[in-house]
Amino acid sequence: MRTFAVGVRNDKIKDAVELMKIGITCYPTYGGSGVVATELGIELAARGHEVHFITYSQPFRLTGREANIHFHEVAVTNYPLFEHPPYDLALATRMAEVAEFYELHLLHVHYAIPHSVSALLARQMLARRGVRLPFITTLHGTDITLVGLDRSYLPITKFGIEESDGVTAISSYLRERTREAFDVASEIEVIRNFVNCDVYVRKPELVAAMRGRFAYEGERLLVHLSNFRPVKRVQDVVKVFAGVARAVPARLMLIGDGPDRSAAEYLAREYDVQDRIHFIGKQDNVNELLPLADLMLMPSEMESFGLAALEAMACGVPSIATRVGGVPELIHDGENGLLFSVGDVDGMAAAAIELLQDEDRLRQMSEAGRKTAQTDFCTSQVIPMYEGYYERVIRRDRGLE
Ligand code: GMT
Repeated sequence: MRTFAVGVRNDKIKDAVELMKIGITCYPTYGGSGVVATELGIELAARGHEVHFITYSQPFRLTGREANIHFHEVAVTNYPLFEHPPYDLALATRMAEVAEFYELHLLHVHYAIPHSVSALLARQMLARRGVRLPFITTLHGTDITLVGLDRSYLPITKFGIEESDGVTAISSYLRERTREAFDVASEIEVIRNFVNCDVYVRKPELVAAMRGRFAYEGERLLVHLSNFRPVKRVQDVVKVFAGVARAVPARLMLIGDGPDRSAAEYLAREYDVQDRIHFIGKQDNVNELLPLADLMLMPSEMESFGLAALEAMACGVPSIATRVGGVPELIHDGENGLLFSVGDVDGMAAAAIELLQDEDRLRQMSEAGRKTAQTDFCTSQVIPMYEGYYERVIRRDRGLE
């Protein structure tokens, strides 16, 4: 490695890993890939690495006060000629500038489109100046399953993946899907989504203080967290909840916002449950809100992983979800949650009613979910995988492996 980062080192963390300077690019607004990228940067910085976010706005889970974290805004100049300002080029330029100025060891981009192609351009620009900048692309889901398969994006997405110095996928499902759909032969490392189990945890005193804002004594509280895109099937959330509310005194907390919010509001009125639903929009403190609930609903059309369900599980909230994509790698049907076919709203409602009326089973599932999060998906297990992978990619780039 060229240099080691100078910075605050968290003494609780093992010393074996060499400190690195890492650039991270992601979509900084609401969305799972941005959440994972930001949480990863926070965890890496806490372990002493120097982290540089290169994004069009400050990632929403950053306070801006974290030690070892720097934020570099990508400003896109507009001009009347441009119907679509060339963000990808502005990003590539900023990546190259930051990498050279701060002597980054590595760039890690989240979501293939367009970030891997911008990173590729940055790497090429720097190569001309004798500067090395290997980059890793992490595939998150819709960059492969929806957007990437659009004919107009497919060839360039495939190119960006194949040109990356390292590629990770957030589930085995997504790795296989990428290989099949894009005919990619190169190595793809599976590093699953993670959760900080010290931050995402049910604290009884906080629940006692806050739950009354959303549900009365004797009522059950259900929750859904997403970006309200069609793939999340938020209308199914409302339908399942309406079925539950007919049988059990219950309320629903909807966290997030997006294109399907008004359709969900309309449906809530149609089913006459609008007074039982809290549309609370985008929230920064989901770690405080999730533990207030008894049950999470995630009836998505597709989830390459299902980070929202993992965050809920860490808080002791089991999920009723769909058996799609990478979800079965996290939720084991009947043990730490329940799985259904996409669109089976009657099945999901019946199961939710049964579970909410069976205190013992609900508690068992809640405990099993927390255990899964702690055993398999905690930052303490997953962040070292990223560190190890970074080191391998850097060594390989320098011909040391
Ligand atoms: O869910 C979305 O559409 C957002 C998307 C993203 O990339 O921002 O989420 C994907 O990445 C998350 C974090 O890795 C995963 O937990 C989600 O399962 C995945 N979403 C889909 O595959 C639909």
